Amino acid sequence: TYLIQEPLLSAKLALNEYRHRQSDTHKGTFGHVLVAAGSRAMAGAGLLSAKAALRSGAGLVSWALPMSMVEPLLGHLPEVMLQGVADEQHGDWRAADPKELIAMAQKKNAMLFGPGTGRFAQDDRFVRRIWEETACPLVIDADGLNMIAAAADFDSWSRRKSPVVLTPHPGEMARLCGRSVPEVQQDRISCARNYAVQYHVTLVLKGARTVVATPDGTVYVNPTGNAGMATGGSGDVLAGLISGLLAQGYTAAQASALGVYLHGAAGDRAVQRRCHSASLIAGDIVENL
Ligand code: NPW
Ligand code: AMP
Ligand code: MG
Repeated sequence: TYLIQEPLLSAKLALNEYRHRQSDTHKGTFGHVLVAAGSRAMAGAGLLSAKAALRSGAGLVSWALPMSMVEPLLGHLPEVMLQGVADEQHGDWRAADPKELIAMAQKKNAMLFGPGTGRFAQDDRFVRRIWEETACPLVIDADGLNMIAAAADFDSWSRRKSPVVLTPHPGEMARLCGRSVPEVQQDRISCARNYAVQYHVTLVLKGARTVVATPDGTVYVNPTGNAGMATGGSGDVLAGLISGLLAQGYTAAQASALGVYLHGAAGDRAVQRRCHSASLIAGDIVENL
């Protein structure tokens, strides 16, 4: 246990910035997200994050995935546009060229990279190109975070003009900052804040009482969510949700705070409806957004 000295994110604080839709509006108002996620072994991570981006209210969602996976996924998420990246029929990202994603990101309002992509050769160089050569706000989760952790030269990557949100769970955070999981958990707030300030990112340190830290050192602690959310795919939903909020023009701090609050609240609503947290699955979180 640790003493919470930072502001608990209240509904008022989280929803303060929420923008209601005007009646006279159209899909172009709500941004276009590029979700780069999923592979043959982890197609679900892509499905969940793309679906959460849609449920966030984003106007359009394009999902980039290995070319040979496009055919089997046709029709599974009809609202999403599928874009294949180079693939030697294995359904993974080994043959992908960062140039393809950089081109796809050009007219997008936000991009998500990492859920279920797996690791592949030279992946630290791949994620560096995404970091340095895309102009839209960027969310990096899961394998994308492990690629950053593996990059020996992360300190020298050029600073982005548009914001980055990193969404590690404690295991991924431990890899990012070169500490053990117990060390991260012992001082979650300092760990998140120090990283956010040092690398000029918005850092979402997940787990019970998720911490949101911004590059100026502001920290929020999220009160929503429950132990039922400790289930495969929950984090993929959060990453999609935050990217969808970024595409709608929320700042990185707003999208992260609102995203973790709503993600937890959707998990709480799912448990109330299902009556027991153990049976919650990540798809229930999406359905309750
Ligand atoms: P342990 O096990 O407790 O010792 P990884 P991943 C630790 C995709 N998915 N508190 C944990 O430690 C993801 O998107 C696809 C403390 C272990 O060492 C990724 O691409 C799904 N420790 C990929 O799978 C559904 C914690 O971290 C390590 C912790 C791998 O992601 C599932 C495990 O993390 C998944 O989302 C905590 N709260 N949480 C799909 N349906 O397609 C984790 N750890 O090795 O980063 O693996 O998170 O499963
Ligand atoms: P991941 O490990 O990437 O799938 O992310 C898990 C997601 O579920 C994160 O958003 C966590 O904050 C959330 N989560 C996991 N366990 C709990 C818990 N015990 N209480 C609240 N939220 C949780
Ligand atoms: Mg995850």
